[in-house]
Amino acid sequence: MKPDHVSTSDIRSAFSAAMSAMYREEVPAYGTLMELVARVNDETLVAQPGLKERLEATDYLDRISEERHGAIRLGTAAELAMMARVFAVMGMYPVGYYDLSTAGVPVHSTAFRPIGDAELKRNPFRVFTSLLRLDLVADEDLRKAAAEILAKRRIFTDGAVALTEKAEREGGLNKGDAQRFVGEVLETFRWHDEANVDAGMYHRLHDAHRLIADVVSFKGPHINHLTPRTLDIDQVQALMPDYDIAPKAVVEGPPTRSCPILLRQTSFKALEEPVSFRNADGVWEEGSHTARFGEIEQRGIALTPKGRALYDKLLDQSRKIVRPAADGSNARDYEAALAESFAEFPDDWAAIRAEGLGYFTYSLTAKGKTAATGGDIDELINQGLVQFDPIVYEDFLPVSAAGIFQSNLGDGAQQDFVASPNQQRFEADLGMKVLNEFDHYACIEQASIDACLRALSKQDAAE
Ligand code: OOG
Ligand code: NI
Repeated sequence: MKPDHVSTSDIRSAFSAAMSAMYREEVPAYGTLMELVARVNDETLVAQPGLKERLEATDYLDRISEERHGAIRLGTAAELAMMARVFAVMGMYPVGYYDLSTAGVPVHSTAFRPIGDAELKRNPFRVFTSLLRLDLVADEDLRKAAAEILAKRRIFTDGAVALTEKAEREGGLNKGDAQRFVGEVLETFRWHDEANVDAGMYHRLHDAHRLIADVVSFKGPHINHLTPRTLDIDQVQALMPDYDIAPKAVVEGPPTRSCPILLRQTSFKALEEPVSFRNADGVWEEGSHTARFGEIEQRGIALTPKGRALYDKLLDQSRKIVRPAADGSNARDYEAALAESFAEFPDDWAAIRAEGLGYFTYSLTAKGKTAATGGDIDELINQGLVQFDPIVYEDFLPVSAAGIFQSNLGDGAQQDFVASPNQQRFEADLGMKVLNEFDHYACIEQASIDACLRALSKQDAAE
C-alpha cells in the first residue's frame, strides 16, 4: 500500500453505498423497506436502552444503519475467479461453501465479506455469490447451448479489469482510481432489460429451471436483492403490509428469542419486470422476467461448531414435524414447532457462554480498568473485572438461503436434483480455497481475551 492509497474498507463502503443508491432507483420497494427498517431500528433502540448501550460499547451500533448484503448468480468459472479478484480490492474474501443442490437449486455458493474485526466494524458489506451448475442440467443440448451463450458474454468492463490489475500490481488504489473502480464495478451489477437470447431460448432455459434462465439470458449478474439489517425482524415482518409490501410466509432461521442467535431472514416476492428478447430476425419481442426481490435480516451471535450442531439438530427436528408451506397455510404450526424445538437452546448469554455454544468478545469492566491481576478469564468474569458481548454472525445459513431462493423462484419451481456438494470443484473455479468461518470468529474472540489479560497485567506492573 502506497501513502496515497485509500483503504480497502473505504472502497468497500463506497461500493456498498453506490450499490444501495442504484438498487433504490431500480427497485423502489427496496427504498420503502429501508425506511421501515430505519424506523423499527430507532424504536427498538429507544425501547431497549440496554441493547443500545452494549452496541455502542462494542462499536457495533454505527455500522448497523449502513449494513447490508446483496446477492448475485454467476455463470462461469472465469466469472467467479475474476469476481474474487474484484472483491479482494474491496477487502472482501470468500467465506464458507453453501451447497444449494439439496434444496433443488442448481447452484453452489460462497459469501464474499471482510474478515477482520476492525474491517467488519467499519463496514461489513457482504455479497452472497452463487455459481450456476450446468452439470446438474439433464438436457445435454440445452447444457451446451447455455455454456456457449455464457462463454460469449463479458460481465466486467475493461476499466474494471484494468483497475483490478492495477490494484493487484501496486497493492491498492488512490482516491481517484478507487472512485473510478466503484463506478466501473457497479456496471457488472446493473439490471439489463434487453436479454442476450431470443424468446425461444429463454423459455427453454426457463423450463429447465427459472434460475438457469435468470443467469444465462442476460448480459450480466444483476444484483437480485439488497438486504438491510434490522434489530427486530418480527416487527418489520408485521409492519410490511402497512407499507404495501407482501412478506414471504415465514421467517427463516431460528425462532424469536431474547438472545438472538445466527441469522433470521424474510423477503418479499420477486417483481415481474418487463424485458425484451432479440429474435433471429432482429426484432425485439416484449416479455417479462421475475428475479429481483427484497429481503431483511436480523443478526445474532455467531455460534461455535458445538452451538451450530445444536442449531442444525433443532432446526431439522422442527422441520420434521412441520415443513413450512409456501402459501403460508401452516405458518403458525411451523412457528410453534420451531419454538418448541428450540426450547432446548439456552436463551441467556451466560449460559450460552458457559456451554461453549457461542463466540464472545471480552472487555474490562469499569472495575477491571483499575484492577491489577491475572488469572483465567472465567475467574476474572466472576470477580466482575471482565464482561462479555456476543460476536455478530457475519455469514449465511444454507437452509435459510434455500428458503429465500424458493420464495422468489415461485412455488412451482420446486425441483429435485441429486444432492451433490462439490466444494473442490467450486474452489478450483474460484481459484482459491474458501475460508472457514469458525476460525475467524475464534480468532476475534481470542484476540479480545489476550487484550484483557495484557491490560490487567500492565496495570499490575504499574502498581
Ligand atoms: C441468494 C439467496 C440466498 C440469503 O440471504 O440467504 C441469500 C439468491 O437468491 O441469489 O441471499
Ligand atoms: Ni440474501
